[in-house]
Amino acid sequence: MGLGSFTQMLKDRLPRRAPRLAGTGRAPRRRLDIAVDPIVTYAIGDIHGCIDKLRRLERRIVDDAAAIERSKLLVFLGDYLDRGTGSAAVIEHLMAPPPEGFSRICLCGNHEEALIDVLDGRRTLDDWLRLGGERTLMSYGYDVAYMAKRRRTEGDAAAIVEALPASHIEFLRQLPVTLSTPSYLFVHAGVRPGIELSQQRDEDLLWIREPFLSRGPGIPGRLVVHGHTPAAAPIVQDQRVGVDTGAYAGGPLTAVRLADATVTFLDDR
Ligand SMILES: [Mn+2]
Repeated sequence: MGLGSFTQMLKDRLPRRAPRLAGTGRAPRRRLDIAVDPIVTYAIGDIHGCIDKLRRLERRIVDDAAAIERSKLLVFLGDYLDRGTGSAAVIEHLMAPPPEGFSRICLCGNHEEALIDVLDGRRTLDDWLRLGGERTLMSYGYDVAYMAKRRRTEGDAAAIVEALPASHIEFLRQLPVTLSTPSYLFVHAGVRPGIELSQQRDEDLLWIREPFLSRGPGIPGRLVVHGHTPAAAPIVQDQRVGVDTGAYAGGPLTAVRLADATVTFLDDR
């Protein structure tokens, strides 16, 4: 399959906007499904504003895949912003065209969801700031002290809307929560063990740690590839691969390379 038809197939499979989930006031995020495994897929862990590491890792990936001409996929596993200093640049990078010859899918992380929750009145600004949001606002050149004054009169959402470009907010809003291929499930945090994918809740897919980390996914047939919980090195188990290696806390930014049923890793070092 050529890259053009591969990209078109991704587009054809985007469901229309679904109704809001009862009780949460939150629209369910899209779940993408592609019918054929790409020849090679690189899935990148939590970036958290580390733009230099992202650029270095992406160059490594492009070099690594140079001999493959088609059906090359980049999957970003979410948590692009907060904590590190380059969140605005990371979002800008992910909104620009992907490297030549690659398709790219960016999934949602819990930090992206938390920001949208503030905008939609489901979470307080202070809650997001505790997750590292202040660094995100600063990366957009926003004066956090001024914002503190402004939100007293206009509210939490107004303060953020003023700081972030509308195009970036829309980008964060439309991020899908999962990507399934015949062999893999890509998701930010993990799954609730033993529950089939169609019954999984977005909240678990974005936030779960235990019991997923101890018990594994318990969904036979697909390797679950995720980020969210940092470790000193990538985690490889029977049914899951974790690639969050704490880039913002001094660790490398890691990608897993999936091709021909083999699992290997690259990082930005
Ligand atoms: Mn996370």
